[in-house]
Order: sequence, then C-alpha cells, then structure tokens
Amino acid sequence: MTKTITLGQFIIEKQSDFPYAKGELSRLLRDIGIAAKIVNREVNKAGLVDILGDNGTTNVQGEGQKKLDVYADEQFISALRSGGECCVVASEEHDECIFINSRISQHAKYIVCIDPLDGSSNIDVNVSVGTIFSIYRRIANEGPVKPEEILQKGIHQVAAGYVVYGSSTMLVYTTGKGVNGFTLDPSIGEFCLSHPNMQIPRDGTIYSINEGNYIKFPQGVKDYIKYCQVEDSAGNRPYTSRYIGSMVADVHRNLIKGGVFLYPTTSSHPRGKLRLMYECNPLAFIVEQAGGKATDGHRRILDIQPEELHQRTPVFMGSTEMVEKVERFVQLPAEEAFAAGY
Ligand code: AHM
Ligand code: MG
Repeated sequence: MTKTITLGQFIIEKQSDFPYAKGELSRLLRDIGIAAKIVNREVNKAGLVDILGDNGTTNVQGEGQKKLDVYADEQFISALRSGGECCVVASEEHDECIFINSRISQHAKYIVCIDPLDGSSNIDVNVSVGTIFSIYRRIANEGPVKPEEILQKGIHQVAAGYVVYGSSTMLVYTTGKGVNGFTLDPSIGEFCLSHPNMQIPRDGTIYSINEGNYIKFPQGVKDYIKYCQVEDSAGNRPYTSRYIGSMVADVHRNLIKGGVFLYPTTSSHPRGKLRLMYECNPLAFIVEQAGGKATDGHRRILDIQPEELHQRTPVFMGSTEMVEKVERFVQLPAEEAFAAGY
C-alpha cells in the first residue's frame, strides 16, 4: 500500500529545503490550506443554500461580487490574520491593502496577494472556480510596510499556489523548488499528495482563449488563432480549443495536458483584463516552475515591475513551445509570421 502524504506533512518535510527557515512560511501555507478547506465546503454546497446570487456590492474593478467571493475573501483574510505570519494582505476584493496590526503579527515577515475566488461567474452554473495566492517576504525587517515592499516583481515571490474547486478539489503550490499538487480527500478532510513534481509538457495541442472577443484582439493574436485552426497533420493541427472561463481551471488543465492560455489586450481592455499581482504572477511562477513559460507577449510576466495593486496585464502562459510561438506572432507582422512558417 502506498503511503499517503498530507499537505501538512509535506510542508513540514520540505521546510528543510530552506535552512534559514524557522517555520513561518510553512505555517502560512498551512493556514492557507485550512482556509481553502473551509471555502471548499461552502463552494460545494453552493447549490444547496441560499448563498448564490449577487451580493449587491461591487469590487474595485466595478464588477458585481457574488456572495461566495465575499465569503472566500473573509475566510482567507481571517486565516491569515489569526495565523500571525502575514503583515499585509492584498486581495482582489479590496481597493486597498489590508494591514494586519495584531500583537501576534507584529514581527510577521510575509505579504500575501490573493484572488480569493477567481472565475466567480462560474459558481452559479456548477463549473470550476479557484483561489490564487502569491507570497512575498518583506524587504525590511521591522517598521511599517512600505508600498515598494508590496509592489515587488513576481520573480521575488517566495511561494505561490492555487486551489481549484472542481470535480475534485486540488491545491497546487510551489516554493521555487518544483510544483506539487494535492487532492482533497473528503473522507479524511485532508489534502493528499497526488501530483508530485508536476511538469508541463514542452508542447501541446490545446489553446485556451475567449474566442468570442476575436474581433477585439490584436492582429498577432488573431493570426495565432488562425494558425491553431489550420490543418497540418505533421504539427497535429488543427489544435483543440478549450476555454472554461476560470483561469485556474484552464491553466491547471494545460499544466497537466500541455497547452497555452491566452488573455491578450482587447479593444475594450487595452491593458488586458487579468491582474498581475494575484492572478498572473502566481500562476506564472507555477507554470515556470513546472517547466513552462509566461509572458505578456514581449516580457516575462515575473519581470514586470508592478506600479499598482490592481494592475492588469495581457498574458500568454503554458507549454514553452506554444508560448514562444504566440510571442512570434504577437511580435511580427502577420505576413512575416506566416512566411516564416510560424
Ligand atoms: P474574476 O476575477 O472576476 O473572476 O475574472 C477573472 C476570470 C478568469 O478566471 C478568467 O480567465 C477570465 O476572467 C474570463 O474572462 P472572460 O469572461 O472575459 O473570458
Ligand atoms: Mg479573479
């Protein structure tokens, strides 16, 4: 019989990867894991209780919030607050950062950026949603947290992860030493190691994009879509199109099967739609750690200097070969790209 390794056990085992670590990051990850289980319980019974529907408030992007977004946000913030290892939380659901000023967190070293419930338009229809988180270490050791400590580039993440609430619930995370996935076993209420050392295939045949926005895409992206649809048996084209509309679920599938996820600039979102700090950076860190690539078409996502908390960015992430091909289409005029056989 194979031995079951729970998330808690795994985190403790891996603490020795960081000789200087005193267990704070491990406790932080454990706190996030516990909050994820609580949110999972509510997401699972979303169809049963009167928790569905608009909450009547809007978030900073002016989008309608669902009640479960609010619930998830409260659960994660409360877990981080009571855990004592986090000094600042930046959440998609709040205009400003939340500074945690409690007695137990006065020496807290970590900053957490989180999208508590991503893809929330899918809740009402029983389709996968997710949580995305990103963890930074403070630059200073003491004193009030400065804006530059929060607006760090993605390359400075010390850990990142996501939870996908799907046909099963999984938590996937990295601390910069590979990617590991845990599936929630509801019978024991524990995340158990199910996907050790996840590696994204170098190439793939799945492209994930909201093609309904085709008319609004930059020419290079339109050309790439056409490239995906052209018949070429040697190159396994036409490719398969898969778009769930929950970034976590789309990226998770591509991580396992190989593929590329695209959310480019559009004429209605000229800076892209997805957020750098708590959607693109953490998923880019995971995709890179699994051997893939994440760019905005020109720059590595993790190298972008954030200027504001809710900054948006275009994003192309997934299997290295596919992302590099997208980049060539985005960077070259169409005729040149086709002439070059991209
Ligand atoms: P949300 O944070 O408001 O849920 O929006 C983010 C989601 C992503 O999960 C998903 O990839 C994207 O928005 C879908 O957007 P669209 O409906 O424009 O395709
Ligand atoms: Mg989101």
